[in-house]
Amino acid sequence: MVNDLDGETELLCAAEPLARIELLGVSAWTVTRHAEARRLLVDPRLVKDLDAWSLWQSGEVTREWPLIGMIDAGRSMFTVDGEEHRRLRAKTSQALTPRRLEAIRPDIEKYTRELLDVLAEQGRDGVVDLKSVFAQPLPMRVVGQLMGVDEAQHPMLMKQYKAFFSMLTPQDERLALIDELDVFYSELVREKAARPSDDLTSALILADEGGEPLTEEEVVGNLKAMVAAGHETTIGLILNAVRALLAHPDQLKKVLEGEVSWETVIEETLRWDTPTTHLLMRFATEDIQVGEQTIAKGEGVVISYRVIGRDTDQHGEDADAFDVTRPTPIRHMTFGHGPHICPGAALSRVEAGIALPALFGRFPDLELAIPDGEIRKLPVMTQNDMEAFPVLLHG
Ligand code: STR
Repeated sequence: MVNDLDGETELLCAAEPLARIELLGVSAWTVTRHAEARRLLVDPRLVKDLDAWSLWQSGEVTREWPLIGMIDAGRSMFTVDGEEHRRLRAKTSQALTPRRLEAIRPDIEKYTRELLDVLAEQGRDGVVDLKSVFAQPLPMRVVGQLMGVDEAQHPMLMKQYKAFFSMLTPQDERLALIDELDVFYSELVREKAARPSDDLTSALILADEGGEPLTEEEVVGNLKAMVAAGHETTIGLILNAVRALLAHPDQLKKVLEGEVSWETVIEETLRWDTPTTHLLMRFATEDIQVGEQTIAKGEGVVISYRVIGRDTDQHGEDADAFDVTRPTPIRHMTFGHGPHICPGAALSRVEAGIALPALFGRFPDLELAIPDGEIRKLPVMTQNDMEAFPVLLHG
């Protein structure tokens, strides 16, 4: 699954609406169609609670499984459902509404300018890596500022997440780094509890009037979910958009001439080249009938967002093509649906909406320094991320 993303997407597209998949020796269902995913994502019989998984109950899946960190991530808004989920998520989603995000727009613009200066400097005499110099540090700074994570820690976090997601990391090392991150985040939460400041972590610690405050474990869980998600996925959004535009110069031209909006570029990128390939995992608390197929009680369900973005029923016969001029509105589901829909969706759109026009505004002749086919993907099963994105700026 790691090496041949297009082959995998094609195979899964053919099996519908559910496909049986093997995730490193562990069997699960995946949902490959937009309409069924939309239904299942609001079905209360599917839950995030790992204890509902029969393979976990029976001990067939343990902490030795390389993907366990994608599911067993501590108590947080990512792992809990129902009434408790609403309690865990409320403050985070309030902090990330489009209106509240207007307040941090100037900061994102400033980080973008600063990083473009670094890019110009490093790319003055030739090839520069757009990922490590721009697309990766920008989301890290934004989510770091939002959550109150000191800039000195950003390189450590980027290194740890790269190892966390990589399938080349031996499992004992991955478990050790998960523990290290837990210690780091717990210390951060204790510091914020002692000296609250103007960030979302501090806000998560404080009780609402009359409301139950989150426990330390819950604050830590939300904090790490925000940092992991805010950092990893937005890199993909920015780089995938740049890549798609450079591979389709006629479309880039329309965008630069103002005929097509950056918003359209962002939505088409989200549909066609999703930052998250597969989202792990939900578990059936009862048998669930889907068409002719049955998800048995206790089985695991993955949502394969990349495949869903290519669903021809939803997006038309040319769903496989990147096309910012497609006549139909782009109604993708890349941020999910239902109670767990991505709380950071608006933030990522603001980030990409600033980063992309600023990048192409400053370097309109930006060019990939290697053939597109030679871009190396990271050895990651669930995310769609590149090793590097070498460019020539010509600016
Ligand atoms: C990574 C490890 C961790 O400490 C906490 C989380 C919870 C949120 C997860 C994150 C994980 C992995 C990437 C996810 C993110 C939520 C959104 C993001 C799944 C497991 C996506 O890729 C959509």
